[in-house]
Amino acid sequence: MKGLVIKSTGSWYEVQVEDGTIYKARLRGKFKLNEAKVTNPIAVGDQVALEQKQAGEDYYVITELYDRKNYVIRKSPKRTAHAHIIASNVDIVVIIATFKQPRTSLGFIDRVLVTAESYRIPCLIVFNKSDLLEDQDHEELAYICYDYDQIGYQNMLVSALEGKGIANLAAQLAGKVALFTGHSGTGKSTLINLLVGDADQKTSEISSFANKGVHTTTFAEMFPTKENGFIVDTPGIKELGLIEIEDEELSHYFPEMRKYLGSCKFNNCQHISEPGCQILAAVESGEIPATRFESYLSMLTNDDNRR
Ligand SMILES: Nc1nc2c(ncn2[C@@H]2O[C@H](COP(=O)(O)OP(=O)(O)O)[C@@H](O)[C@H]2O)c(=O)[nH]1
Ligand SMILES: [Mg+2]
Ligand SMILES: [Zn+2]
Repeated sequence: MKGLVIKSTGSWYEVQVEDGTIYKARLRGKFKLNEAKVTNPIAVGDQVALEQKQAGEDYYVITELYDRKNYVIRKSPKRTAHAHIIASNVDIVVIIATFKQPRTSLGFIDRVLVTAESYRIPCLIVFNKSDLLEDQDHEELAYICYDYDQIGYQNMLVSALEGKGIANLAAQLAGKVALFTGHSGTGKSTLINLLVGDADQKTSEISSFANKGVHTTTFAEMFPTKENGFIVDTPGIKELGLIEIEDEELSHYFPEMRKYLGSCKFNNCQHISEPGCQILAAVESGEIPATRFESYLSMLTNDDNRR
């Protein structure tokens, strides 16, 4: 049987097979790791092969991991050699941001955008809590959204509280595996509750083993949406891990900078303050948003943002 891993506690997995049934499963003892440098061999989003172990056993066995199209790791609090996979086979990264209560910094948004670029996964910026915005906030946010539009980053304004924009968001995520990320308090859980089909039904089936004293919060969970997609929530995960990017390469992950690359006076230009830098010229003329350039500089100089 082939199935999709929708939940993991580290030792137990929930696997949804094609007819929609969810089975609890474990790994075979001698399961071979594809990636030596990860702490968890199987993550939500993985496609796996299932085999019933023995008559009378109430769990199945994951015997094989199928090739991943991608996987997203968690930003490690320390420099560790081993990465933790949050989810695999992600179709879209969704940044849940807020203009107010709390204010999401553009620096944070841009770091997620660079991270998604490094994984080659499309990104959608969702500004939640539109109900809190006053006229002046709307004006200010419109400028921010205009810049992201120009670069080619999809963005939208919603209110989970008032249900505004939710149908549009649901349509954007139809049939996709969407990884939600954003600071605590921006409304991820509230939005997920609006978008998922029947969370209660899904969780009731597995309650018998979900509470066996394991810390499930560090593991992402996947929720089926009403539109045949899945949403991965990332509770307790502050930031996605960035694939190693050298300073010289960072500008490649800013799409609006790409067309200027190679045209600077010095071919080792890092676009900081060098004479004849075409990226600096584009920032001065307003073709590259100043805030994006600030994020670029901050990622260059703040090594901590790069892990
Ligand atoms: N005003 C307003 N509050 C919201 C909205 N969405 C969520 N909240 C509130 O924001 C708080 C944090 O929401 P939650 O979903 O727990 O955020 P999470 O930490 O990202 O999962 C809760 O008190 C929600 O009721 C919204 O659209 N407007
Ligand atoms: Mg939450
Ligand atoms: Zn330059």
